[in-house]
Amino acid sequence: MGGEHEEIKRRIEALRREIEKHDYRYYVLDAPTITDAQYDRLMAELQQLEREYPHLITPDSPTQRVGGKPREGFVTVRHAVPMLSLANAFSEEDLREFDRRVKSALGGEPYDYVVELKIDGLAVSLTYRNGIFVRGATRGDGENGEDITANLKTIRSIPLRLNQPVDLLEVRGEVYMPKKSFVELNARREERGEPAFANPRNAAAGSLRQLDPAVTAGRNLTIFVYGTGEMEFAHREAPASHSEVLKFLEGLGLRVNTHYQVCRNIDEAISYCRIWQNRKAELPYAIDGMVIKVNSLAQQALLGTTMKSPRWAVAFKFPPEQAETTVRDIIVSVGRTGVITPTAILEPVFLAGSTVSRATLHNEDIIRDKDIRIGDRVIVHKAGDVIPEVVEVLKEKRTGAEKIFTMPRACPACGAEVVRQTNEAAHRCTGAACPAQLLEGLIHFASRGAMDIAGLGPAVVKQLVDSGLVRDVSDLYRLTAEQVKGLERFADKSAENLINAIAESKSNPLHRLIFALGIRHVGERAARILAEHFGDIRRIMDAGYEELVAIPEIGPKIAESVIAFMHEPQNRALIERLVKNGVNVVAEKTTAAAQNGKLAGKTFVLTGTLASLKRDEAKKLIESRGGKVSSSVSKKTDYVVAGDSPGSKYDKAVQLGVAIIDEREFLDLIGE
Ligand code: 3BA
Repeated sequence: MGGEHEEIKRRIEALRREIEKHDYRYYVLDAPTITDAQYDRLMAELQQLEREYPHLITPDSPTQRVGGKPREGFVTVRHAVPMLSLANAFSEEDLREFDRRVKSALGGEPYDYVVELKIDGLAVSLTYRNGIFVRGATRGDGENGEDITANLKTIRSIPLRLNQPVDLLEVRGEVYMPKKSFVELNARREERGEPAFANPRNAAAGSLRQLDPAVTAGRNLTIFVYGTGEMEFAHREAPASHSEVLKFLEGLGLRVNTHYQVCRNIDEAISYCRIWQNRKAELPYAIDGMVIKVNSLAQQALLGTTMKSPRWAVAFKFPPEQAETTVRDIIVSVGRTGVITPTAILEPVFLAGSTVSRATLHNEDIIRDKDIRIGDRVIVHKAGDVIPEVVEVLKEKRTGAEKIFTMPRACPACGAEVVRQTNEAAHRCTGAACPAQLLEGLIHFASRGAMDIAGLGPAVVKQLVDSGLVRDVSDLYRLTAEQVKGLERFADKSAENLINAIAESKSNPLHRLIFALGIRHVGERAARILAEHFGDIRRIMDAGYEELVAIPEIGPKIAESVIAFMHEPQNRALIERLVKNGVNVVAEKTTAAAQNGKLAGKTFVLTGTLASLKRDEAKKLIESRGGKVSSSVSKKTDYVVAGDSPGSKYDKAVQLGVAIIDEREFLDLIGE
């Protein structure tokens, strides 16, 4: 028994070392040596073993990156060694002045500089004890920061274990978001009507300040480390210069930027700064300058610090790159979720490495606040070095011919009413048949939690839309097998299957249809509540705000959204067409007798967290249908319903060959 246990322990350790190695190759070296599938298999095996032997889980296991529950707030932590700030230099003259002070303070001793990139991110501190990552904190005011350990653990380029078990090592660096991720995050935020982040630094800060580490995990942050704080180590020799510190950190498996140079004098340092000032557009991350540091740690100590910043370092800030141009026009476009985004069409101008001919204006408020008018002369820059934006209007250059822009009342793609909801910056098109939204809307309509139409995935939806056969979701119910057979890659059989699946979806329960309509803020749960309360979609069409907000769990946001949707004539017409085409729009008044018996004699075991149902809700659903819920798995168990992070019951079910179903399959089974 003990022997077997030792073997499992060894396997777990081996898996962890293997996964760490691949994390290092992927996230630090950017040079993976295995495929994602191979990596996933290693991870799955480790997770399985840790589920079976939970007492062997350690906080530094690669499975423990995104764990823990959302917290209430952040705890303040004191930095044992203060995190100072950097003095700024804005010109070559400022840099020479800095050099003169260094030279005189060192009294004629020779000295070197290290010049590195100044990453536009957020300074953090990482503490390792015996080589294990135990605490991460923000810089805060330099004396006190916030404990963001759980959030930093989600950053895969931060090793949870160092290559060497140094007694105590505090590492400092910059967490940042790559330009590409920043652009994508902002695009997603604008699509959802959320405010865009002004730059990657704010995006990184906002992502690290999340109370729920799962949100941070989805943000694609990474880190470059460049220094140390507290340190205690018994055996090895401490680095004597900053360049040795960088090598030392790199050797421990930490991510260090390779773009730095040891320079013998200020001229060399300035030249190196100029190189990156001209080439910063090539980097996949934003930098806002360069940092020049005296290399020798002994000389750093000699130079010491002022109240706020070390005398041995200076930040050379790049001037913001700006250009002057004219706003030729302001156009709007409709995103796939119906958000209407205004864009400035500019007189083309060269800016930070490329020609810019449009700038995002984000939303109406921003146009109002900056008072941007068509014909204005404006200053543009690139947020995060990538997204062109209007910084300010040169009002003194106005001629009087400039035109004030107003958001269109009707959607430019479909003509439906454009609305702006309370507390939202975005305008949205309310048309369910809006072609800009059609594709996404159809995909959602046919998806599993919605109408669940087998065989109607994104590719088929696109074919149906491109061929002109489907202009809104109600058209699905008028499709014939003949029409579908005419499409590419459709055999007779598959065409008939699709038509049958569509026909079957007509008798879906009402809540599925409500969810399928894609009304903003109306998820599966709200759809169920609305279906239950109103019992008929036509009653929802005429529901007033007061009635809606009076329903438990229906707040002003959902109510407002339901009203806006049902107000739009296009949507009302669409619902009428669905009715005409035979789609069920009433809630089944299920009798107690019909419910009983459906699961009669069946025993269920619930494990893990279900996405939409609480445990006692699932239990009620089972029991109201005559089923039984048991707390342990045996041969008599009919189904194990497994949610996220299931426990040992899952493994037991696997062992005994008991059917394991997920929440979706469970709901299908009970006919919800
Ligand atoms: N080096 C930021 N401070 C930096 C250690 C000193 C320093 C920075 C740096 C003070 C960057 C101020 C916050 C802080 C650690 C204090 C860098 C960068 N060096 N390369 C000289 O890339 N942004 N920031 N961080 N201690």
